[in-house]
Amino acid sequence: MSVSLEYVNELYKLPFLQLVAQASAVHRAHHNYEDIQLCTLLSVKTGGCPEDCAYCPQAARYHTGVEVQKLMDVDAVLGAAREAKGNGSTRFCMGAAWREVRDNSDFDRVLEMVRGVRELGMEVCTTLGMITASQAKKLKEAGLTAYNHNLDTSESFYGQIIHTREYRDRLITLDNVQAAGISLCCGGIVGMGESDDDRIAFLHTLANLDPYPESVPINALVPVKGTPLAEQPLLDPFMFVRMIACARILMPRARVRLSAGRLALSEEAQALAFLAGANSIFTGEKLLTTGNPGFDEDHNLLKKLGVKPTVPYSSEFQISA
Ligand code: SAM
Ligand code: DTB
Ligand code: SF4
Repeated sequence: MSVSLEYVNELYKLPFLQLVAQASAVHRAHHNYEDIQLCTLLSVKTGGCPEDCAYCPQAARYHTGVEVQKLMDVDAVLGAAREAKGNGSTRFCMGAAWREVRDNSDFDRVLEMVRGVRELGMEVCTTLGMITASQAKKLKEAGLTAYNHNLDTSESFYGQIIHTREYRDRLITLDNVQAAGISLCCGGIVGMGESDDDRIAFLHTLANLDPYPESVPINALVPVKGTPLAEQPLLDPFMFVRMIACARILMPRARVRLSAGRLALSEEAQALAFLAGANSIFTGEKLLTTGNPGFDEDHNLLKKLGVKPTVPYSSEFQISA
């Protein structure tokens, strides 16, 4: 079922409390407030990326102080996954600073990592840049639960943020992921200087993916020194919550993830985001290369909110087209 641009526009422009109340009602109808999934990210291949994404500390062309590292060993990755599981994470996401996947021994090693994490009984997600249909098939065969590939923003704003690939390249990878039967994790970044119309167009594109993504990470830009967006003002938390509320209403069954940018959010703003439909966070002191609240802080917050983290696999569901 397609969602019109007019509808997204109306939703986005609702008075804040009305929007949050509506999102909360949709959230209650499809989920339980107590069900917040904890996920852990690991950068398995850091830095040195040939792309020019203006927000990214891992692009080789910016001087951000991120140390370039080769692809990690499988054992070290599985050790980190075990630790994440011990800390309550039910999903382990591995990121690589690649433009695209090549069919080489590094990819074979990533497939081994996927098999290993899956054997631990965790959901396993990777974000490796663009992938072909046959690479998606191999990831699926290795047991991959989900593939993360963000649209990041609207098609028209994309050209101001990234020049080394096009929006349609992203859409092709999304197609390859869905065709292989892997569930899609696709979201974006707010606070890069985009307009309201860009945010509306971004939500519209996302909600019209067929089927819409099972997982929708909403990131607030983490401004990193050395990147072109380093001086971007911090996003207003109300806008962060507004985007989460719109995502929840437009994609009622998706897991909406309150992703990058939590260090700059108060506990109260995070609570509002959960009320507006966010039902997952990344835990641990590091995202890929930037900071994130520590386990103790998150544990305390969830306790205050009366939330028990999700059990493994409760988020695996099929969205009908
Ligand atoms: N290289 C792969 C790609 O770009 O698809 C995967 C890794 S990339 C770091 C994954 C996502 O992290 C990006 O699509 C972007 O949404 C997010 N990201 C990167 N830097 C960020 C920042 N400074 N603030 C917020 N989100 C960021
Ligand atoms: C996503 O949308 N957010 C996560 C995950 N997908 C891979 C990554 C956020 C990265 C933030 C910048 C960093 O730590 O390097
Ligand atoms: Fe490379 Fe991904 Fe960073 Fe873009 S977002 S520079 S593709 S690691």
